[in-house]
Amino acid sequence: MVYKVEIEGMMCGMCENHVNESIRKNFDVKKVKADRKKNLCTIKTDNELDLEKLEDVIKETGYTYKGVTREE
Ligand SMILES: [Cu+2]
Repeated sequence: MVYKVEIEGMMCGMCENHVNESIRKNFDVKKVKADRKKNLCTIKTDNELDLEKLEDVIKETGYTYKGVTREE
């Protein structure tokens, strides 16, 4: 499944890497790609993600969590 996480506050490529690394560290994901221009982070995974934890991880990484949508 694919999760699209809306995140505000990413200003540069280092911010994108910071988000990508935090998600990789905290979740078992196949692919993660943050995009500062779209204010989005796309996560591909075989497992359902704990969305409360996801929100906490984004906040603890220093960015603003705006919501998430899940696609199959
Ligand atoms: Cu940055």
